[in-house]
Amino acid sequence: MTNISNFHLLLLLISFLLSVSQSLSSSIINPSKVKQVSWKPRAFVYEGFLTDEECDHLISLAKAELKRSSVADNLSGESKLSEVRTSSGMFIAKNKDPIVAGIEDKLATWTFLPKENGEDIQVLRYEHGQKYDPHFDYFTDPVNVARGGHRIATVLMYLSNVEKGGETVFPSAEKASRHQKTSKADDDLSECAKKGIAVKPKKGDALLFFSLYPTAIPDAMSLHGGCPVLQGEKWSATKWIHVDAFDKIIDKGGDCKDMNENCERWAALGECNKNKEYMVGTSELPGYCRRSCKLC
Ligand code: PD2
Ligand code: ZN
Repeated sequence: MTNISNFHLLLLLISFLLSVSQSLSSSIINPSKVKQVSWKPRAFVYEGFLTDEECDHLISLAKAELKRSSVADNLSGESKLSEVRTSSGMFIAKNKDPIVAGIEDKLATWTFLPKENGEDIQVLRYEHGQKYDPHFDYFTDPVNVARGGHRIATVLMYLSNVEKGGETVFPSAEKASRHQKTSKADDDLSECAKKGIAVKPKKGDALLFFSLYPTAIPDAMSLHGGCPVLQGEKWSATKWIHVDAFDKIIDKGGDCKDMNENCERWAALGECNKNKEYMVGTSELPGYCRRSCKLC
């Protein structure tokens, strides 16, 4: 009897130690796993940043809620559908569950940038032929810059492997001499990817690049795009990070009220990003849910 209890105790202890070491190992950052992709712009890949379980978890949260992706208008900041970006996507709230919160912690540790400066993670699915044409992640319109200031950096996490295509390409990046010659690895790249420095999606890897110089001036070399998926399907998750807190309520004085009783619920469902025109509006024509969207 005593032997069986001891045996059970030992099993319990082992499973406890395993779970502790698993949760520790998934939140520890290992700099030796980071490779420089480019110096102009500053771009780095962390191999195996997410575990398979973390990738699959983000995909399963996203699957039921995907909507056609939109882009921000350069002048008004309003989000609109565009052929520039043909993927589907959705946003996941920062503390949705312990796995998402753990990924947020890891992102902050790796980038040295505070959690509150990040937008919610956006999960994207690209089917055959879908792509995101080259663009900058920093904004040029005042509406989007008002919340959290410019986007300083982006982390793209690859949640799946892609058989062909789907690379992230930097068409204006300065190629280091080792990139000049076509190497064997280039055989694997699509024509789109060969137009610049490219990163091939690999499940669990994460690409970090900076859209601003350390002087906070936008870096034109950070132009980047998602190449069309030629075979298979691509799942990725984007974390856009700002120079200032994105979560903070900016009190600009005056009466900061929502104008619809559903604002809080809509904001929690990601409508501040998906339906910016109504929720946020512009400086000339303010939207109906500015408080819940944390704009006042
Ligand atoms: O998913 C991508 O590869 C990708 C490429 C370029 C995502 C973004 N930009 C983005 O979300 O900004
Ligand atoms: Zn981008």
